[in-house]
Amino acid sequence: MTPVVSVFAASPDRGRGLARDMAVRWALAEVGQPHDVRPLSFAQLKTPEHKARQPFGQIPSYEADGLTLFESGAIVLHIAEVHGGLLPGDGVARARAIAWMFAAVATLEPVIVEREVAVLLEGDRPWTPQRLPLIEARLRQRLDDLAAWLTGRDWLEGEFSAGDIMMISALRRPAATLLLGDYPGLAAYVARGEARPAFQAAFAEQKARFEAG
Ligand code: GTB
Repeated sequence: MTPVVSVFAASPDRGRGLARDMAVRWALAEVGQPHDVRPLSFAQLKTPEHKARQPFGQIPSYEADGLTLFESGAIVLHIAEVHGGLLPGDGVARARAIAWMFAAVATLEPVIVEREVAVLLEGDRPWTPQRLPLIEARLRQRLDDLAAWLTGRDWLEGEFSAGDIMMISALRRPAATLLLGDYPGLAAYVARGEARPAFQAAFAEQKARFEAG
């Protein structure tokens, strides 16, 4: 069965591939697995029908071969396990790559999202001017540490892996991107990921969908 990925019917990122379906689309392209999409409006996201697929009424969800899955990281991990090529076969190396997937979603991304929330949802609150520098300092600490790890490395652990898909997807979010001018090593890492043919194919596909309306 061709997997079906739920996506925004009209993505607020306007085709820039910044929503979390992009990591799933990228992983599928890396393993050469075509997919269909289920475009959903914001109202449709919150229906019981979609919450049966994604309990929090969000995108992405994933359906294939009797499995319905949610959480972009879990979906990418599943794709990697089913298809091979995105995780090393050796148990130790595999565990390391999976640790980086968790690091992306549990250590780096929360600080990035915190900054987005502070600007986009709480930008007019009186505490925001004081809070933003604190958040930015925490984000810079994460970026400093990640940049140090990546020094002398093309990818997080030897070969490109699902860990890189999740990490680069987090770094592509605007709250991180706007700081990457101070982190040339991280900017180059993101550019290496975006230059991959699978990323390019997945990006072009979601952009074409947005432009088609
Ligand atoms: N932890 C979940 C996962 O990784 O799958 C988080 C899923 C999630 O945050 N989904 C968002 C969503 O459905 C879209 S990705 N939001 C609608 C809602 O909650 O009602 C976040 C996102 C949205 C928009 C942009 N953008 O416009 O640039 C970027 C990222």
